[in-house]
Amino acid sequence: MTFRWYGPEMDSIPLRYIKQIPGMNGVVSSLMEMQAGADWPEDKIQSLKKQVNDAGLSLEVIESVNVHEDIKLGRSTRDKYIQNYINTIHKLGRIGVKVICYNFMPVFDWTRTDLAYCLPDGSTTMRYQQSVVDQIKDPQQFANEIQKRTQGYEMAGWEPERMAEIKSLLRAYKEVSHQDLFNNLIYFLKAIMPACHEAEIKMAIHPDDPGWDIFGLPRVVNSAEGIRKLLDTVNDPCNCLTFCTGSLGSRADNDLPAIAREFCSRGRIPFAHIRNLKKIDGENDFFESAHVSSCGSFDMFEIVKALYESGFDGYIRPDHGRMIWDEQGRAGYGLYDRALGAVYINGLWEAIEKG
Ligand code: DNO
Repeated sequence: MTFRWYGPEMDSIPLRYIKQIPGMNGVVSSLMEMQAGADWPEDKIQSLKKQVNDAGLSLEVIESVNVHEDIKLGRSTRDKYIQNYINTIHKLGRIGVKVICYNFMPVFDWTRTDLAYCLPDGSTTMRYQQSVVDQIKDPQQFANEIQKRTQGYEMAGWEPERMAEIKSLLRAYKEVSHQDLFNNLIYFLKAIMPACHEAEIKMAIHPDDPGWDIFGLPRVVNSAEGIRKLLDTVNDPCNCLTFCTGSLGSRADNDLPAIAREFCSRGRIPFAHIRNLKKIDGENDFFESAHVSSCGSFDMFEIVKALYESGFDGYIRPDHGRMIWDEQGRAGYGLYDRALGAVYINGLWEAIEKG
């Protein structure tokens, strides 16, 4: 069981608190200050590891090493950024990292239209409404608005330098089809697989969130079919999936336990993000509920059981939580509700194991 932690400067939660969550073994972290495409400095990696280990926690999953847009766009400059990525893989391997979680979503990583939607019990949570996105004429303005509502925290995957270029990136992606994006992903994976083997690192792609195209940008990792095509085209044990229930479950046609069973039994799920969503009005409007099955739309027992029965032996983390008990913090990444989520998932696991 792991917990996402944004590092000493970007996270207000002390590692000590994380260690105090029952059944917590490690953190999932990153060098947040690194721009996409950077070659990560060894001393910074080592200092992150030392801090985490000194707190009695492991650091075996990095989320994320972000992929430069030139790689996703298939620009001629991509090889330079791929080489930096390879260098970073080697350095992470040397400190014992086993999994890198990354995504291949053009421009926007995960997207929400409301970061503090009020629930009847007084807690707040994140919500996505397609009807709001459909009315947005200027994605740049939308990104600025969302960033104003983060209480000073940077949205994960919404790096300022990428956000500053939204307009020109949107223009560049007009030429990129779904198949082009897929081909660019394959080119990237084929180039980095040898380094992954040497470093003993699995690349676990994060599914698109939500699981469909937004702002006219292509997205290719959001269904069992898309994942199958990706894992088959580069049929390598280091080419893997982050099984994220919230992202995949945003689509009503995704059968979460079936996806877990298919790819976990093939040894291709080294990392799982477990959370629940509540669909509000059709499939394109949802909010992030508490993890417990009765609070949302997913059967969490069946999901965890599918992982257990397919031999899951990777890393798992509770995913976005609500803000409860008047906590202030990074949307989705407060302490309390995620801690409840971790204990709940461990409880499901124990009951399934002993049952
Ligand atoms: C959001 C996260 C994503 C994820 C990236 C992986 O909360 O799940 O930002 O870390 O897509 O690269």
